[in-house]
Amino acid sequence: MCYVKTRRMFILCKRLFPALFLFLWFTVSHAQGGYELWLNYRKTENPETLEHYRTHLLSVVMDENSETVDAIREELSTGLGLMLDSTVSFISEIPEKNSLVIRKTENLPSGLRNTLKKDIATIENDGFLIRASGNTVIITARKDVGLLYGTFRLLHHLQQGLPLRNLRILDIPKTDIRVLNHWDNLDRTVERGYAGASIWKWHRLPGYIDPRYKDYARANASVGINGTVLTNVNASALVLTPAYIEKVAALAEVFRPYGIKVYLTARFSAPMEIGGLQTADPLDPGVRQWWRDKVDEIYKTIPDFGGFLVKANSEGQPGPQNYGRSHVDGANMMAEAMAPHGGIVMWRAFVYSEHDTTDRAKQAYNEFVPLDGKFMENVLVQVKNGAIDFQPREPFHPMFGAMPHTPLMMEFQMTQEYLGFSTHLVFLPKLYEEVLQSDTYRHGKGSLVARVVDGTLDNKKISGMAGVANIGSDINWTGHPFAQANWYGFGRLAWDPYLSASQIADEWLRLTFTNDNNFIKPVKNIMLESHETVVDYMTPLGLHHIMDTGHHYGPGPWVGNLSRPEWNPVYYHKADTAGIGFDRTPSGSNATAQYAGEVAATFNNVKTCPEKFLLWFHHLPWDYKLQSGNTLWDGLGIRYQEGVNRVREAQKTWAVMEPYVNKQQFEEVRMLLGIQHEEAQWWRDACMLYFQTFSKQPFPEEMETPLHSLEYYRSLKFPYAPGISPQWH
Ligand code: BDP
Repeated sequence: MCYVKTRRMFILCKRLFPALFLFLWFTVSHAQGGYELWLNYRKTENPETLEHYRTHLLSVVMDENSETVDAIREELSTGLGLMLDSTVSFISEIPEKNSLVIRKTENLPSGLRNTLKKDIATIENDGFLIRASGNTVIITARKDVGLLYGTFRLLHHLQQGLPLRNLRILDIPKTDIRVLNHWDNLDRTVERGYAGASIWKWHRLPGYIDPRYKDYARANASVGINGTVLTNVNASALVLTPAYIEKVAALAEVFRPYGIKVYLTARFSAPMEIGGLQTADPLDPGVRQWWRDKVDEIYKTIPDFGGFLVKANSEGQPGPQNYGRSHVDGANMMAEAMAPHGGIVMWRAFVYSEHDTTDRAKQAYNEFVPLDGKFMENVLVQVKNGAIDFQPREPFHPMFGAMPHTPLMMEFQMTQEYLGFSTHLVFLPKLYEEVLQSDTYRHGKGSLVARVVDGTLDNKKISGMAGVANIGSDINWTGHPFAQANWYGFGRLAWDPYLSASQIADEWLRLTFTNDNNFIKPVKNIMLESHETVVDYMTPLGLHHIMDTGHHYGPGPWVGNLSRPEWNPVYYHKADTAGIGFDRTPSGSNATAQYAGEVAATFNNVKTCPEKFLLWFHHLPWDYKLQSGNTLWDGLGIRYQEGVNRVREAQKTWAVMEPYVNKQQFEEVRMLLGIQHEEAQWWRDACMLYFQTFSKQPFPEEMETPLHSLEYYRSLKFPYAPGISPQWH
């Protein structure tokens, strides 16, 4: 009998074991693999802090009713539950003892409202106040979504082990539209995506709601992102058909409690492709009616739909110019359809033409600046951070200083199209910060790009920031564990464009890994140096667009055979026996004239032009003397070498970080840094060998001898490099 029982147990265990094993593996690998992002809620390490938090926060007063409030309750149960290793109780009356009170300003008891009067008066829009007062910690806001943002901020505060005493955080987002741009195609490929397939499972929608959608919304809301453009700017009109609108509505429903609106990319020729019209001319009454009907149809299904993002007359996409009309005609047609519903149009300024022989860097400005003031009020013109295209480093786009009557949205790229894909560790908030802190001199000194973006410089009614997402179906969402910091950092900067990259790195590290300073200090240093590092080993001293063709993976400075001249790296570096660089001063393309006088003067003068932009604006002889005293040729080689050296230092630093992170992430970063090192050398060798064919000089002694010949580097082909969506084949 006993034997039979034991045997049965044995058989049962044997049967269950694989399932149990799989379950455990899945849970552990998700946790270890970084799926939780910066929301992985670790138990508070310091026992005193833990006690302090437990005393104040385990009774939560929440008595409001909405989907957003439910989301807050859920987040607190998980977040506080895990960090305080206790169960949270939710109550509706403010007790005598310590408690956390979460209520909209209008619902606070009069006593509290009075105490917080001054602060409350300044809370606007989606902003919030967190205040410790007497025996309560209060989160208050005008709107539910403000309460949600406040809740996430408090959870972040706790995860960093910071004190509650005298706590006062009053934070109001500085921009209105804080939006991700997914370059995701309906077939689930992601243009310039390096973290797996698109997370939108179109085929299964609307019936199947992947749990990721909610986690995606949580992550975004936790940093204040309030919108998502689901589809690629190289758009398919199909997403505007009824079947897809239903799918989009299902996503919108998941995102709604988290304050996230959905937006779509609108293909300009949609009236012809899915509407059966003969034309897409924006001045044609039939076309205008088609867009009005289409927008009405969308709002019927998705009442809080955000609006359209449009790429028109750019890189072969259809647009108003196909009919001899302007960008204003196109944008206003859509904006008119959106206006009754409160929707917006984000019209991209990323335009350049192979028929235009002027410097590509000048074309968007030439096209758009004359249109300033002519767009409808619900149109924002979305401008990339630089005038070429998301290069490792670019001077700020001159349009930011030149359109006082049009809301200009910043477009940053999180996905690392030109920065080593998701293989290289590059902390992009450094790049974003450099751009946002640039001075346009539009109204004299202090006219920062950040002030253009938040609308304060010229009192714009609406403002926003867009980030091209680096998100995919990889377990850790972004491919490189550290690329999560770019998503986090983009959100933080969209909320507040004045934040420092250093603060963002600090927060992200603490939320994601640990508060141990033995980890934070050195790893933060790797992050803060990483942008300069990649610039040095890819495009030092203002070089740009010298990546290999099409996929943009690895160096290809020799490429000169593409049909469109401005797609060729040789167009950008202009190396010859006399020297290297693109002359954009008055003696060259005169692109500098698009900047305010002070800025133009700085860039024009080779002595005042920051060396980081030297070859962006000047064509200089190989023996030009740099500030260091080195010749340009030697200086170039030294920079390339320094980039490689800094990757080596990062490898060394990371090698002793094993005690602070989980095994899987430690290994992932270690291996990726290994590849980054190899590729940094590849960049150095390929570029320097190629440029040597012009300079005809030996390499500087600081530079290591190239590992292979130029022929070898030129022969490398990567037909399956990721990120090229079908329309480019
Ligand atoms: C370029 C990308 C291309 C995009 C384009 C854009 O190579 O895939 O479609 O930008 O922003 O950087 O429209």
